[in-house]
Amino acid sequence: MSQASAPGAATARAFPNLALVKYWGKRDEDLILPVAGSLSLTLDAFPTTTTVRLDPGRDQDTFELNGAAATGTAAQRVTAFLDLVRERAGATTRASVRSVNEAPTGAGLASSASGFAALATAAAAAYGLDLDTSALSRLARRGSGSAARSVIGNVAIWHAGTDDETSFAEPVPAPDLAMVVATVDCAAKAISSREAMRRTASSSPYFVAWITSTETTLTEMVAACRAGDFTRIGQITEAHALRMHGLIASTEPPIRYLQPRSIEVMDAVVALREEGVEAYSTADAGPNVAVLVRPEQAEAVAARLRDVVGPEQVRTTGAGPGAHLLSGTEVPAAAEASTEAGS
Ligand code: 2P0
Repeated sequence: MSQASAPGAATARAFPNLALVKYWGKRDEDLILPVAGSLSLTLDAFPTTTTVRLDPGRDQDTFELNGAAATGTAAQRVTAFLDLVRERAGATTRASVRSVNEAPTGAGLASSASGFAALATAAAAAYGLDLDTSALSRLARRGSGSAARSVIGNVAIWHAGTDDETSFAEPVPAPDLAMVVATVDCAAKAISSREAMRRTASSSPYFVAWITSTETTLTEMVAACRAGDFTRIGQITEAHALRMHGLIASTEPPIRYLQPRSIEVMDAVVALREEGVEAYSTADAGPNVAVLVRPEQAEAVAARLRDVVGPEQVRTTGAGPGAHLLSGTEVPAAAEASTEAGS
């Protein structure tokens, strides 16, 4: 579709996802092709809402995040992403991008997933690209790997694929799932997951075993999801998360994302299971712990975790929708945006 038919502005919303089978490592840095497939639950909390508006009067893109002009790497990644969209649309017009992200950034809650899923959806619409869900997932992947999964609602598998065409996410049938997120530390992590993945690939003696075992784990997880086997889904989730953190700890120099309080939360989850409450922990590239539960048990688990990390630090979330356009809505300009971001 040509730029002539582009609407010129669009707003989209996307939610973060938490991986139950983790993505860790790339086989192609430029195309963001992963070494293995992964599987995640898209949440219904902490969304990113993004407006892309074509701006013919400018000679460069502008990017405002939570009411403040973004510069440096964040702005460069947005422009590099818009360049991909412009190339496909045959367009050269620059854009203004305004984004409100309601997640605590940089603490392992994958704000880049909701961020690039929302940006891909809004930018494709603003530049007039007519993409189906798989194509949108492939596009979002180019911004951040995990964003490929946030294009899809509920449970999504991201196929590793072998090239740009074959590496995308799609839905997997699954039982009702919920997550209880215990925030241990909101500070930005010291080492980005992108950098930590590189270090893992170049220095961990376990990396090849990680790749082969993750493919096996993924097959088993898809079967458990299709069978509606919550117990097996939970067991695989917890084991695979600890395996990833073990892998990350095996790098040189070593990297450790979990903190003592993270382990306390994980121990509380084991104690809950011993009492007959089925809950399973996972953690991404940060110290926060997410606990997979049946939706009807989310509140009971949240109550227990509040005793560990504090009443304000626990949030229950359910399964959320895939990235979608919002009609007639626009991310407010700076002044109001900062208020909304804090709500
Ligand atoms: C995941 N993580 O599967 C894993 C588990 C973090 C730990 O996807 O370099 O921000 O932009 O493709 O997507 C974080 O990686 O990395 C991530 P890039 P991304 O959710």
